[in-house]
Amino acid sequence: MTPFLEAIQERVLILDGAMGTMLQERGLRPGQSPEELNLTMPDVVASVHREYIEAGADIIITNSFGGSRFKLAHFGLEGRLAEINARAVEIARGEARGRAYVGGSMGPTGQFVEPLGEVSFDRMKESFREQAEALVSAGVDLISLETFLDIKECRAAVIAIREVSPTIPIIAMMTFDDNGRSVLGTPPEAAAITLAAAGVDIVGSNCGLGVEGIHDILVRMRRVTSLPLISQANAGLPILKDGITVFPGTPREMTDYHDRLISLGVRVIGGCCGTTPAHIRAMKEALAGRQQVWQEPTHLEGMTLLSCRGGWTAVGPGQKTAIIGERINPTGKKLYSKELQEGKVSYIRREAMEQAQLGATLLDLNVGAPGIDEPVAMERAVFCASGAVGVPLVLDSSSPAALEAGLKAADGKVLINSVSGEAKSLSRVLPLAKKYGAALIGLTLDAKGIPDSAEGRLAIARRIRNAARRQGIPDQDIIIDCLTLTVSAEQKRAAETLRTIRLVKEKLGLSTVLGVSNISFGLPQRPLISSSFFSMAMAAGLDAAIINPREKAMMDAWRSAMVLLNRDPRAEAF
Ligand code: HCS
Repeated sequence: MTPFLEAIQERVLILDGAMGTMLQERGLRPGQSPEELNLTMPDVVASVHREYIEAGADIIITNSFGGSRFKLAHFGLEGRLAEINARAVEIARGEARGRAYVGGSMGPTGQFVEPLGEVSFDRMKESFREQAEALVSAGVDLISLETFLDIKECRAAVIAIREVSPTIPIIAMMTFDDNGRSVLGTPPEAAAITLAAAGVDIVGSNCGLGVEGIHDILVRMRRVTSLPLISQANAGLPILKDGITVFPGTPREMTDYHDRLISLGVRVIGGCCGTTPAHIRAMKEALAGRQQVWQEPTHLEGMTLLSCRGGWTAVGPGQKTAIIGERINPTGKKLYSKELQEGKVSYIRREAMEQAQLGATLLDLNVGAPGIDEPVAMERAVFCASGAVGVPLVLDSSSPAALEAGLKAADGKVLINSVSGEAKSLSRVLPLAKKYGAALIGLTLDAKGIPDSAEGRLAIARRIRNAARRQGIPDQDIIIDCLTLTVSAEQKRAAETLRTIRLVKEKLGLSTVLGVSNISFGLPQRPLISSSFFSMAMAAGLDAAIINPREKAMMDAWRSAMVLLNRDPRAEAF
């Protein structure tokens, strides 16, 4: 068979329908583990696969949705994890026989990751890793993550699967309510950004909604991802009939959105709860004459996308200059340093909320006070800030251990601040960004210091970009810090920094960032000098600024520059 990811370039594939609701009709008892049937009633599981293949499914999904350690433990079956998952693959393979791809199903564990629940990121990841290992070594063609309600759990699953295999195709799907968010408040845009960054090949939504609802979710995902999409709707919204849950959607209704889904870039269409082989047959037939080859969308070129549980931010072409709130940093802040030393978080919570309210679109978190355990403090800061606001985070540390603690604690795609052009920094930080799906701020300095000239800084930016490419980190996930040096020492420094912004954008096509206020260090009337420089930098194309959103002069400069540069066409900030 053509490798799965090649096949979806050529044509839209049909994935099968429900497993759980089919098994309920064929002997699964209430309270019984559906996965146990792989051991006790393999013929019944096989019959479901067979009927879906006969109906035209190109992909069948194994009966292993609840095959994680946590889920199996409910039924005392955790000791048989490897066997149950391997049997699930074997049964599906026995029916597929080269006629269909076999996707290994992995569903939620029923547990929450810290701080919402009690399971650590590492333990959650481990649970997915052992299930993925069982499925991959039994020979699945792809893995399908289904029905996730918690983005943090789904992200842990993707990172775990990528540890098992860097290449196995991964489909990841979250479930949304009809209010357009997951139960835990994640919008589809944030889900798509987070999962794409963690390394999935196809992203989408299953369960929870009918075809119209899933279509609307996918329209929102498409705004922020150029990945192929998947739609796996329920057969309508469930109704209770004589005390029994019924899915009323007819096979024909499942095909209503085919045209719109295909033009959106949906490359896999399947069915979730309530769908049957009759639904899949109708969906397959409706594909005839509608096939298109895959064309990768280009609307996001050059854009850095960042996310958290409750929101997302785009940095780059055509966007407003992103405001990175700088106040969660102990340098010169006694109260915050003391709280860090005492393990308290009220300063972080207050500053996160206030900066977000004042217009910060990203929040810098620096916990580097003397005498503290930085990884522990970083984890605590990430938990606190992500619970307080729906603004993506910037992890600001030179300690790889603190960065890794923050990356594990995060519930979205964060920005790492920072990596430099020094070999040691590149070799320590880039692998972390790759593994946990983060973007990076690249500082234009190296072991020899900060080059005076814009050309010197451009050369370092290029070195960082090339090293990132070798790790598989895309260009749009690097934002170059062109470095603001105080003009009190030498006035020509301001012009050189502005020239660096233009050069980096023109020669490398990368986005740029500055810690703006440094420019006026040691001078009188700092707000005046800093805000004037900020306006000049925005005119030069600055994409993101690390500033104090409480400084009115800076936020005023930003508001007016966004109008003057046509980045706020409706003058919403006035
Ligand atoms: N593939 C699973 C998903 C349940 S939400 C099933 O049982 O059909």
